[in-house]
Amino acid sequence: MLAYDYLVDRQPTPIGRRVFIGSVALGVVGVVFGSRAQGWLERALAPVLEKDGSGLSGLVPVGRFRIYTVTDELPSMPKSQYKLQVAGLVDAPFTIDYAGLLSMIPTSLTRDFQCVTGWRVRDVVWQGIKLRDLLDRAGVNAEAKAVRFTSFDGVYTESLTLRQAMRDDMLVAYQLEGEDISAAHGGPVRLYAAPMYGYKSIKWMDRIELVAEVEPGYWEKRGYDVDAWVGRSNGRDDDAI
Ligand SMILES: Nc1nc2c(c(=O)[nH]1)N[C@H]1C(S)=C(S)[C@@H](COP(=O)(O)O)O[C@H]1N2
Ligand SMILES: [Mo]
Repeated sequence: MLAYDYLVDRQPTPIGRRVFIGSVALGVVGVVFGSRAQGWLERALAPVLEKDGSGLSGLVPVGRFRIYTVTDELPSMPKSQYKLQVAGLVDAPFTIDYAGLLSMIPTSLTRDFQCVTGWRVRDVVWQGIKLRDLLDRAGVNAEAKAVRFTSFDGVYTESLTLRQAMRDDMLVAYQLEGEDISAAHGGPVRLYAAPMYGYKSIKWMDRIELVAEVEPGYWEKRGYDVDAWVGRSNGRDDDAI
């Protein structure tokens, strides 16, 4: 059983040979030692990440996923320091910490996770709270028509229309496959936009801002669809495994 699907890789730009070899080497370690090697693998990631011409630097399989980051590093933040702001066109902006998120009513979703470049991870279990619950708590103003998300990586951004953001399958997620979301996967807290391609699911999320209109996110400014519905936008479902 090989959990890693190197062969279907379809990055927009060629992968550096060193990164590819590094990925295979890490993958072999993962296969040999199983999931207990995960922590070690993730700690070993940083030196393997290599920036390529497109600014897409991360391409390393961890478990069943590849790990992406558009910066030179995988940011990490202790849960004790984590804070999420909810602000913008709302009645009552607030900041919530990790414990505060955990005290809210949890939701679990099991869905395939699919990157627009063609890799897919089947039946991934996510847990978090509904994005809508945070928006309701802040009191969304009538002028607010969209939601903008930022990351503490300082670079990545995403947006949803307000209507999309209010769906039941938009999570502010803190668990992945039954464990706290690791730094590599965007922990302690990331967005999980279940019906959309992976690029919507911003990692290391630190701010949710209600705004008047959708602002295209990091990859959308570089050509991907703003509405990233799996199977209906510019993905490549047909030949994904
Ligand atoms: N901050 C941040 N969020 C991000 C990305 C990123 O590079 N930086 N990559 C996106 C893309 S293209 C995908 S497919 C998923 C990958 O999630 P993973 O790294 O946990 O596999 O994260 C999305 N969220
Ligand atoms: Mo992606």
